[in-house]
Amino acid sequence: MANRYFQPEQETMPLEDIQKLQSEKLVKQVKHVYDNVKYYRDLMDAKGVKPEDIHGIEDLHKLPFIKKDDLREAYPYGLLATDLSDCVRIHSTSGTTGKRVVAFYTQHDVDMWEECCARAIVAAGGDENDVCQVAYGYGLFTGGAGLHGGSHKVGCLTLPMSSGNTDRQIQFMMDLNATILCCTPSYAAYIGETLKEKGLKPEDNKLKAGIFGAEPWTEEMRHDIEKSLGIKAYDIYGLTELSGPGVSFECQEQKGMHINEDHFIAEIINPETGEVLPVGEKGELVFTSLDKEAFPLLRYRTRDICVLSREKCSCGRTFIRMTKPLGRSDDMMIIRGVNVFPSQIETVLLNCGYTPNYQIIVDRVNNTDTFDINVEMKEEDFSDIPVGITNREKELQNAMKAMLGINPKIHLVAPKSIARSEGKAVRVIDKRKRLGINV
Ligand code: DLL
Repeated sequence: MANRYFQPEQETMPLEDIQKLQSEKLVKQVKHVYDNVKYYRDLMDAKGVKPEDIHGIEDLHKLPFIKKDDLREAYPYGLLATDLSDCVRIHSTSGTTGKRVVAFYTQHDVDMWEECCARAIVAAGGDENDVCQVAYGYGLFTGGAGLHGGSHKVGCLTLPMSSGNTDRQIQFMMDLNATILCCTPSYAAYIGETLKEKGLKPEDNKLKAGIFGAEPWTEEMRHDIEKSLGIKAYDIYGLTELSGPGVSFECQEQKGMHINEDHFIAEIINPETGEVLPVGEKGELVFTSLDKEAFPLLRYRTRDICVLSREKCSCGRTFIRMTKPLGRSDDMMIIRGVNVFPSQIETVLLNCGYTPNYQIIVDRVNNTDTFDINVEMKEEDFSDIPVGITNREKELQNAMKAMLGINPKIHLVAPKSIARSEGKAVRVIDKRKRLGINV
């Protein structure tokens, strides 16, 4: 495949030019943030740093970090850097206490984000002749909207399917000759399996590429998906706080994801000490957004652990590459593409009158995540009348669904039946690790 780029000038810019551009944008962005966001002004004042102290990327380390907790504390408008009337969109991610992180976008922010996604689609071989089936969820989640916008920018015929309804998904894929599939890797694997069950072979569909992300997946999974769908499978990374998918994306080399460095500065830090680590070392990924108007973030700690590489890439892109996330430095789990924190589960249990004695068991069966929660009943509530228990399980399941956005299977168990630990309680048993998934 010939090397093609959506924005060649930016994507193949020499390193010195990227760094010069980043420095210029950083100076402006810090001033924008300091002048317009009291929360940042307070953080910077507390650290004794003023916009005049930032002359370029060499001064980045002087700025304070910002964390998910800050975003929750500032909910909903505390980090907004423009007038609300300048914003055209919000997206949101789940939060630990029911407070979600809400990210705002101006039209300029939406355009920049969609261009990042368009770069990913072109890197996967997409152009205006393609039919791009977007099977990420649409709504508050950024997956659907991001790839949808990117697909429009490339000029593909866009199939806005959203996730689920696999039979319809397959019917449109076959009838409308979809050539690019965008969804979570686990959903792609499930679609592959369903095709097989229907007696359809990989060569029966017109797909050539898939753009899969939003959750950890392995090289083995990539091979399986490529085989079952007859495609090349590309990874894409991003997070709501920074716009959504497209912060980084894979090229034909499929060896790490190029970070859109004209819009984001990436750093790797030691998650314990905050010390900045040299390129090539493993640590927590920290991003500074250089162009976002409404919801700019300086030195945002993603909690994703990975390694960066400046090694030259045969695709011609000069942007630094990141490995797949190799784990997290917090306790967030990604289950069926949804971010789940154990503390959310604990909040629901306490609100519903249960004790916080519970265990979360996550696994992946037939390419779909399973999600079970064992919850101890209180002595006074315990009975062995199955009907009563089933009703209470359903009630709790509904409360969990309202908090998390996905349905766990609840199992009420006898008091004191969950093993007590002498040290840190083992709340989560993630069996997906046996599949080599970096949870
Ligand atoms: O997952 C945005 C996205 C949508 C990315 C579609 C790619 C495709 P959040 O829901 O805010 O945003 O979750 C962000 O998901 O910090 C990572 O831990 C994880 N994540 C995202 N992409 C990948 C990936 C979207 N390719 C969190 N591999 C991030 C592994 C990923 N983990």
